[in-house]
Amino acid sequence: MEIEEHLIAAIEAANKAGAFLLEQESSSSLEIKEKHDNDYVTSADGASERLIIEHLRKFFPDERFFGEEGGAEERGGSAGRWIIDPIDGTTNFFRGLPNYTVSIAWELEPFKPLVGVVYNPRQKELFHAAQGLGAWCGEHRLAVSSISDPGKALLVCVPPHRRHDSAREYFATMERIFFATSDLRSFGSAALELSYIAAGRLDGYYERFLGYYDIAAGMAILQEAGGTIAPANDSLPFSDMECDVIASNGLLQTWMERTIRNH
Ligand code: 2AM
Ligand code: CA
Repeated sequence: MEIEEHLIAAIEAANKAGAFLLEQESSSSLEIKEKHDNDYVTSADGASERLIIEHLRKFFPDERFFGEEGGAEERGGSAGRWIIDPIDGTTNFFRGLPNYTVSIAWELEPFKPLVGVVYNPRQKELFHAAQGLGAWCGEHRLAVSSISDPGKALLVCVPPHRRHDSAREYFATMERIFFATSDLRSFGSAALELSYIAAGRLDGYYERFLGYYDIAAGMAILQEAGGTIAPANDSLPFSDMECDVIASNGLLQTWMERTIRNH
């Protein structure tokens, strides 16, 4: 089955990249650069992306690749497109924090990922999903939480660290969310946060100014586990370079959208 072949290749690529990143973490040759304010890239980001694309291209030579570090590459005539973040959580990666992931998604129609793989090599957790085949962490099938009361919910809010011009507005929204919910968290990897909602460990998520590569794989996993994800602003649909995201276990989606949008 086409979708299964894509899932298997994505899992292999994520495992290879994860093993490479574990080696690179302690390597003295790791170089760190600031791309923009508060936005970092290391020599391992590009190398991990090349390794992933090389693996996938062997099996799917006609498909297109969109990676955070290589940008959009329109080579290949097939409708299939891979969306790759070779390290989601680069700051965690070079600061020695465990919350970084390799994130790989595949789609036939824009912004409708059919396959998603998110691998956290430090914690040896591989989250994966394919449409119709369920969402999994290893052998364990994932399902979102059943929390519908905002007062019991554990949500992720991430202030816009690269867009300080929008931070005050974000903090005002975050304050409303904080007072209405149980508690807030932030892990530094959007892919990981979406996977954690899929696993029922968290209940919702709000972040702005993400790239599609940050969320595509997590989106496939979350949707297959019964959760929902939508643009934070009705009039700003997801695009390759800008996604404002509200995601949840589904039960909290309407409450989150109302709380975030109606001010
Ligand atoms: P990254 O590590 O791949 O850059 C943390 O809030 C989230 O924001 C992470 O998923 C992080 O992914 C993402 N992020 C950081 N800088 C970004 C950028 N320039 N464009 C899109 N997403 C970014
Ligand atoms: Ca990245």
